[in-house]
Amino acid sequence: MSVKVDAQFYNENGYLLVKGVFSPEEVAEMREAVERVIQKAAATKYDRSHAWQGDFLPPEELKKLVLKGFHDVHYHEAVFTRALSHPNMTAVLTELIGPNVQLHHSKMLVKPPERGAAFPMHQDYPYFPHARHSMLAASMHLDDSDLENGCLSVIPGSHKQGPLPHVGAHYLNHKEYPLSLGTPCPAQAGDVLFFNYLTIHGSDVNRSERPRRNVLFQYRDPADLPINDEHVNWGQGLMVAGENPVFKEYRADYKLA
Ligand SMILES: O=C(O)CCC(=O)C(=O)O
Repeated sequence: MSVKVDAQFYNENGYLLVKGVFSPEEVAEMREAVERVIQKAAATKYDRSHAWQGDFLPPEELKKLVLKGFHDVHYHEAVFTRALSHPNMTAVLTELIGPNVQLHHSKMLVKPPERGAAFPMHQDYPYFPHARHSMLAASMHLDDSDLENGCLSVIPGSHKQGPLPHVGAHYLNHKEYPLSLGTPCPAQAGDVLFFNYLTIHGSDVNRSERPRRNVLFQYRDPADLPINDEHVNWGQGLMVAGENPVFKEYRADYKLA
C-alpha cells in the first residue's frame, strides 16, 4: 500500500490529510488497544476526564464533557509503536519534515458519544516550543469523523503567522478565533491528518451517537532543538527515520517525579 503525499500543499497550508495510511485490520487492532488502555486506567487513580477547561463554553456544558486523553500510549501497547513507525507514516513524515525524523510524544484523544469534549482553537507551539518549527502532529483516525462527532478543524495557512498569544498559554481567545473559523477536516478510519504545531486547530463537542477515537503522534527534526525541556518523557527521542545528528549534543532532561 502506498500513500500520496502533497508536500507543497502542506508547506502552503500547514496541514495535509493523507488517506488510507492504515488498513481496516490495523485500525481494528488499535481500537482494541485503545479500549484496553481505557479499561486498565479505569482501575487506577489515573482515570479522570482530560476535557479542557476554560471560558470557551458555558460552565454547565463543560461539566458534562468527557475526554479519555492518555499520554505515551506507545509505552502501553506495542501496536502504537508499530503505527508510529509504520512505513506509510515514515513515507509521509520524510516528505514533510526531512530525512531525519524523531518522535516527541504520543497520546490518545477519545471523545465518547454524546458528550465528547471540545478543543478550543490553539497552536501546539506553547506546549513544546522549538527553534525551527519542524514539529508536527499526525492525528490518526480510528473512526470515521465529521462535524457531528467532533472532527478536527484547521485554519489553512495560519502556521505562517508564527507563535500567537494564548490565554494562559492554553488556547487562543475564543471570541477572536471561534471554532467556526476553521476548515473542518472530515476523515475516515485509517486516514491521518498531519498539521504543523503552529497551525491553528481545534475540534467541537462530539454530539453524535458514535465515538471519535484519535491517536496523535508528535514528530520533529532531531536537529530542531527545544527552547526549553518542557513536556519531556523518559523515552523521548525515538528515531523513526534517518539518523540523529545531535545525539551527543542534546538529550531531553527527564527526571522521575
Ligand atoms: O483531537 C482533537 O480533536 C484535538 C487535539 C488537539 O488539538 C491537541 O491535542 O492539541
